[in-house]
Amino acid sequence: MSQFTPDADWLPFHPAPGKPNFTPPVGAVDAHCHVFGPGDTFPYAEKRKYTPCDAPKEKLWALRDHLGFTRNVIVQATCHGSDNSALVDALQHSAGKARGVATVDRDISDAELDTLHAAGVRGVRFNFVKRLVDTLPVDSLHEIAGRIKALGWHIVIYFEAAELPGLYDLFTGLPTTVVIDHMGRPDVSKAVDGPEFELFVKLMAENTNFWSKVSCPERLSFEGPPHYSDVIPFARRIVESFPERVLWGTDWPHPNMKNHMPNDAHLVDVIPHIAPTIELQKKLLIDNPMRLYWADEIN
Ligand code: 0GY
Repeated sequence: MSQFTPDADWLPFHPAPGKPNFTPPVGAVDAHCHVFGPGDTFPYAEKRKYTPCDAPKEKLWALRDHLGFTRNVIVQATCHGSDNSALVDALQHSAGKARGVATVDRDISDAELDTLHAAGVRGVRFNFVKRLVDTLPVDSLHEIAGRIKALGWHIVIYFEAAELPGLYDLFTGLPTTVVIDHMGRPDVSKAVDGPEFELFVKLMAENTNFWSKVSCPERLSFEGPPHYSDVIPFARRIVESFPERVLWGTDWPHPNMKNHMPNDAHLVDVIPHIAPTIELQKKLLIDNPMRLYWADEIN
């Protein structure tokens, strides 16, 4: 018996996703996914807002191969707090096929940052989603940003669309490349050219250091699987407007999904609808993530 029991309403990841109809190009990167635990080896954080089911690295590698991807970018989730041990362990056992985004506190030492870099970490994540964190990381943001800039890292920010007006100036003041999770979580029941999403497009258009993950139709959709059609106009607009600054990821194992657990193959099948040409698919799945996470291998 594990010392951790997942939350009563926790949906486990799909046990056997089918094969996607869309075949990712060779070298494709799943640029947003997580590793959870196993809790008995890598305990969940004391101050976590949820207890997930274990989602260990071996399962992630199996999914990567099954869906036809080559690499992963593993993003630290709040259930592990700023203890990046599970992330580092996964990176060190990935044979170079995974890189990471960590969560760090302001008191992290330079030596610890160097260790994360050696393991394959290339960014830090700041979570502004109120249900996931007790205190918003506003105070430490600039301090940490200045330090990780020197390492050539970027910042990943996670927030919900309704919060963007209040956070806009804070974000645009950041000195590094900034990657936004899940298109800033738009409300897709609103118009794709309405004021809420226009603010997000303005952020991307006026700040060329900003990138967006066009991920998580399963979180944003009201229509749901298998096509998640209501999300497609939003993601496609971002891919077509900013083809050099978009990333795609599965978001496996899909933390905090309360209504349905996606079949990951359905998520892969959304890709040709949001990136309709081979050229756009190559940028989204290979060129962009390689530039951000494996720059040492392409230079
Ligand atoms: C995600 C989504 C979520 C959780 C986290 O850090 C986290 O705990 O990222 C969420 O609940 O929306 O990005 O995978």
